[in-house]
Amino acid sequence: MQSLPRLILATRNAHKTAEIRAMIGDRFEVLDATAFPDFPEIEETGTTFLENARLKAEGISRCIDGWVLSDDSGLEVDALSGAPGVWSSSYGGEEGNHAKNNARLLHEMADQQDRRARFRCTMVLARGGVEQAHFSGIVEGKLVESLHGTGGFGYDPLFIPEGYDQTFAELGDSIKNSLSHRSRALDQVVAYLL
Ligand code: ITT
Repeated sequence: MQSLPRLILATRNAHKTAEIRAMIGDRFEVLDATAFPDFPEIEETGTTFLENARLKAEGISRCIDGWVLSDDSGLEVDALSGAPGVWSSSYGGEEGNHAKNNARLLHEMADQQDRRARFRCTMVLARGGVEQAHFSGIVEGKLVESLHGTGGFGYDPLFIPEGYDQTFAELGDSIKNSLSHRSRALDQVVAYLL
């Protein structure tokens, strides 16, 4: 039997890896940075999703042969002029603390009538330290006023995608993965690679 082509994800976010793995199915063998303890920690010093995605994909692809894929993503809220945006993972003051991030978002949105928001995902494919292509996916939606649901991660309990009346955290993985920002970017990645 022929072995699957390998795709290395430039992430240590287990939720991203699980979603990407589920969406990719048996088309690629998907590994992430947690499988390679020697990979460096890449500092996200960019001010756009693309800059950060590029830093991650190019940085990790200098350490290993083959295709490396990064995902830089976040939530943009219209009433907050696009915040938390690129700083989504540390919005509550502590990197990767989803409870604090959600608490801050609820606080900032307390008196806001305009609840429109979107998730954005930018992915970069790199080899040998050089970007080969980048892709972007968006899902529009609105924010609710309290946490709903236990699925997904991050801001999922606060975000209702357009066309639905439940949050991503209530809708569950298969619906989220059929329409998320991440799935829309990943579809383009897969089309490019295949
Ligand atoms: P890596 O850099 O290692 O990939 P990270 O979690 O730091 O992992 P980002 O810098 O791209 O990744 O920040 C993404 C943040 O955006 C994440 O922590 C969540 O707060 C939010 N986010 C992104 N996609 C999301 C999703 O599908 N559902 C909920 N929140 C999401």
